[in-house]
Amino acid sequence: EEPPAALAVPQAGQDGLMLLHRVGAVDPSSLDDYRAHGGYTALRRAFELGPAGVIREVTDSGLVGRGGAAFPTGRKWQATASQPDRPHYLVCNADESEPGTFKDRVLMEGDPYALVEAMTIAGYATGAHRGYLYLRGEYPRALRLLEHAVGQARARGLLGDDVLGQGYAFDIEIRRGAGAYICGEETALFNSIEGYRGEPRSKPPFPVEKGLFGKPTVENNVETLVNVLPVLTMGAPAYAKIGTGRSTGPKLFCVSGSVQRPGVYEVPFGATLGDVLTLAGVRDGLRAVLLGGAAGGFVRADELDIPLTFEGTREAGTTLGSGLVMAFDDSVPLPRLLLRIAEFFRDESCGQCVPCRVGTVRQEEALHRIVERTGADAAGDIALLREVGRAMRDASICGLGQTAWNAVESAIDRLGAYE
Ligand code: L3W
Ligand code: SF4
Repeated sequence: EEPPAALAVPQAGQDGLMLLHRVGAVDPSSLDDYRAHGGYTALRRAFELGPAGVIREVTDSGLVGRGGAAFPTGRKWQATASQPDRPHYLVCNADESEPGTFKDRVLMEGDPYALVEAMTIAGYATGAHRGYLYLRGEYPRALRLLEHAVGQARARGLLGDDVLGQGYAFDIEIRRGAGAYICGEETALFNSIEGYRGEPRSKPPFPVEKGLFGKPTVENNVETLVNVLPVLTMGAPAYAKIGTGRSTGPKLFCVSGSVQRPGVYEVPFGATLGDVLTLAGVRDGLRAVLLGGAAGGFVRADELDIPLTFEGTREAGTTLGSGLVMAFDDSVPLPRLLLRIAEFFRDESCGQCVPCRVGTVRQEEALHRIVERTGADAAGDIALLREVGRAMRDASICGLGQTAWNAVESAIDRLGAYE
């Protein structure tokens, strides 16, 4: 049974939004309404510019990936477009599984045609004729709306053999995940689509060279793709003026926990953590904020002036990740929360490489001993956590193992979690 809509978009209807402006304002099941709200002007502009022109605009806009790693989108598109091997594929990573992250869900449920249009543009620019949309299995409403949107776009000549009569063929296939966090890792996702176990591949080769079915593939997060629409409609120079020099454009933040109005917020890059928490109505007794995801890090309540940019969070010794802002007040028992995060990583490790398979178990055991006070020596367990954490960070194959110790480390070093 489909759960009720959970579109927590407190800014719905506000002027000036670039990503959320249609969410809550447009009928997500109506192609005509999407067009009445500016839909498909970006694709028309893409056809005027041609594939190389689109890539130039995306490059000049400074757009970087919103899935957590901030890789320049234009560089990724150019690298795929220039591969002689054929066919090229486009993959949209909609397996949004980072705990506390729900921005892509809001975009897909509130404005599904925007993603269909953006995927068509990405396919056109990179020479792909087939796009896969890999959707988190627990998003049935998004599935229904996207299936409907793809069907309508196909029926109206916006997908298919001759998109908008421009002689370009492109279609989208939706695939559902089955609940594994690791399938959001880009190469595990390829394996999942291909019918294999969802295990990450070693990189390089990068997907731009050998991706889905071993072919050149561009894979982007939902939010990254949706940003391409304003890049094309307003033009790269205007887009690049928003935000900061190295983090351009708008960013979605998923705010939850100890706030009055949890939900997805859109702000230009450069707003501070305090600005975003103020929008969401920060409550008294704030103790700490988890930033970036379970793979991110904790910051203290006195660090709210951190600018929410990729460079600003890096300089502050933390990460922006996928845009998670989870606020905790004094009522939350931090050691138990850390144990819960460690359980999550132990559960979700695919088990392919030793540092992560064994390290996530050792991490959970040590935290368990500390929480239950069954260990002889908490200081010894903290030393063990550091050693295991270093090994996971240095030697794991993929981002899951490399970041599985981030939250625990930051809680020890920044919050004094066990003092
Ligand atoms: C061509 C090169 N392409 C890198 C591409 C690469 C990928 C992108 C980023 O993890 C992080 C992770 C999570 N030529 C290239 C190249 N690329 N060098 O650029 O690559 P990478 O390896 O830096 O990161 P990743 O493995 O994609 C992303 C963290 O994000 N994270 C995850 C959040 C989860 C969600 C969600 O559920 N929606 O976003 C949060 O912090 O831990 O570190 O495409 O191929 N030379
Ligand atoms: Fe699998 Fe963990 Fe290794 Fe990634 S780091 S490949 S999740 S075992």
